[in-house]
Amino acid sequence: MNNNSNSDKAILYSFRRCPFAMRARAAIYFSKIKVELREVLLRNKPSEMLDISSKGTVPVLELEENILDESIDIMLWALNINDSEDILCPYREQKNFVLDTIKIFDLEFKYHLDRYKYNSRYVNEKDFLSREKHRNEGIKYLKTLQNILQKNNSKYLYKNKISFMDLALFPLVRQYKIADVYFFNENIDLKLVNIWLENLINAIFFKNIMYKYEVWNSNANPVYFENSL
Ligand SMILES: N[C@@H](CCC(=O)N[C@@H](CS)C(=O)NCC(=O)O)C(=O)O
Repeated sequence: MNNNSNSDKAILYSFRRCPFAMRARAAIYFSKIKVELREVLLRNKPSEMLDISSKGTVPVLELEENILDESIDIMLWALNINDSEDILCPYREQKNFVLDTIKIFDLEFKYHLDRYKYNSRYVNEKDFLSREKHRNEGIKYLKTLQNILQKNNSKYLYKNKISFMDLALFPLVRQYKIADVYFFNENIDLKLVNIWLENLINAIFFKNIMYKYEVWNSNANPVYFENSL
């Protein structure tokens, strides 16, 4: 099924484990749009991708007349074409809150997450802090999610169904959990966040967006990412 009414060309440059690419694929999954998927290696980005987006981050979506190289823009592109499950509900109803929350996670939480996961890479930074300090800084942001879940009294961050907020945020939280699963599981302040996360990563959409594609090269036949359900 291809509901891409703007153009037929839609090529997603993606990296399976990148949390930003994951959220883009999740939105495309729910939109049911068929896109060509080009799995890249971050250490060897294809020139075809760098030619259209010189900043060199994934995901990048190449359309007939436009290039989108921010994950949130790709999510919005997909869901604005087809949103039969009303994934955009919180974006429509509380746009500023939703975008501000995501921005805080993308900038501040991700800053601590990287230094928690790969602490030794940052030893030469002026304000270098230990792994534990960054881990504990990360918890402050996760507690805000815990509060949202508590107030919402649901398995999801907005109302009682999966939405834009869940899809945008869970890949970053997943990385935090993976950095020390025992710590995450044992932390009482993260209990609801843990249940929320597990519910999402056990859902069918997650298996679909985490399918392992061969790394793309320009001689390969195109492969497509689509929600076949
Ligand atoms: N603000 C960008 C961030 C994307 C991003 O930072 N992606 C990482 C991978 S998770 C990347 O491509 N980094 C470049 C590199 O590692 O060379 C977005 O939301 O799309």
